[in-house]
Amino acid sequence: MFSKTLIEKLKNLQCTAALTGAGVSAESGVPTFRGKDGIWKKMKPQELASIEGFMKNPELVWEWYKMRREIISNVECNPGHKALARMEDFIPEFWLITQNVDDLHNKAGSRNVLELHGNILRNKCIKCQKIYTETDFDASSALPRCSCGGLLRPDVVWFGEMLPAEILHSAFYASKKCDVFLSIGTSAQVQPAASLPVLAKDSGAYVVEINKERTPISDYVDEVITGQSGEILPDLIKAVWG
Ligand code: BJW
Ligand code: ZN
Repeated sequence: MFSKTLIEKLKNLQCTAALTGAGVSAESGVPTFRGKDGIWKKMKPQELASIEGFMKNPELVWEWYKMRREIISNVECNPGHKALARMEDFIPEFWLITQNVDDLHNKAGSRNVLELHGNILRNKCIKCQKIYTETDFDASSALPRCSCGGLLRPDVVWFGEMLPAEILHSAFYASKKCDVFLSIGTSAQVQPAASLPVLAKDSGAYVVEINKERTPISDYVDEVITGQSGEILPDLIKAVWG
């Protein structure tokens, strides 16, 4: 299932970066965004995942995020998350870059996660930017507010918003530096995350895609492994480190 090149590179080289997307959490029961059962089949991204949508109908957006937090609080990380956490122990320099906001990489024990699109468990004030954790805000309110009076919103990155600058900077650094780049469970459609595997390839990395189906980057990468990340990643660990 894995090429000799991939096994040798992971075993012997210094730096690996992995970019994960919603597919990595799908086997835990967290819905993906695109595809036939994806969230965006039933919901409109511009209404739920943009500041314009939030300002128009904050109650609706909060209702949706509370529903998603409920799903996330009832799921467990899967063998794919756990395998990625173990890779950090085997590889001298391992960067885990995720588009996921569900906190499952942290739950699985990954220590150094670059959360490109924020974290659904945090909130921030739209007026003073103060950050609130999962528990230190009034979750019973339909429209939670900051002590300054500003509306709270989930601390995630919506369409049209900049990604957190330092985290994005680190993700670009890792993608340029790594010897192996793994793109896992992402449809590779949302920018700037989708440009990271391309940057890695252009900088000389061996780029591998792990996905249930082909994506816009499949023809560009060095190796495509088709299947479920929760099965493939533990098998990869076994194949490389026994
Ligand atoms: C499995 C599996 C299993 C299933 N095993 N695989 C350049 C060109 C065109 C547009 C733009 C551009 N630059 C910027 C844009 C605009 C926009 C964008 O990219 N639009 C495109 C969609 C057209 N980007 C932005 O607005 C970004 N901001 C930005 O660039 O700021 C600068 C700027 C501002 C203004 C103008 C221009 C520049 C911000 C993007 C924020 C994305 N936010 C979301 C919501 C986060 C909050 C939340 O969750 O509530 O992030 S949208 C959603 O998509 C979420 C995800 O992180 C993201 C990526 O999705 P992902 O992870 O790839 O999931 P899916 O569902 O798409 O795919 C799942 C995959 O898994 C599939 O391939 C399955 O096959 C696979 N799979 N089970 C393995 N078991
Ligand atoms: Zn405030």
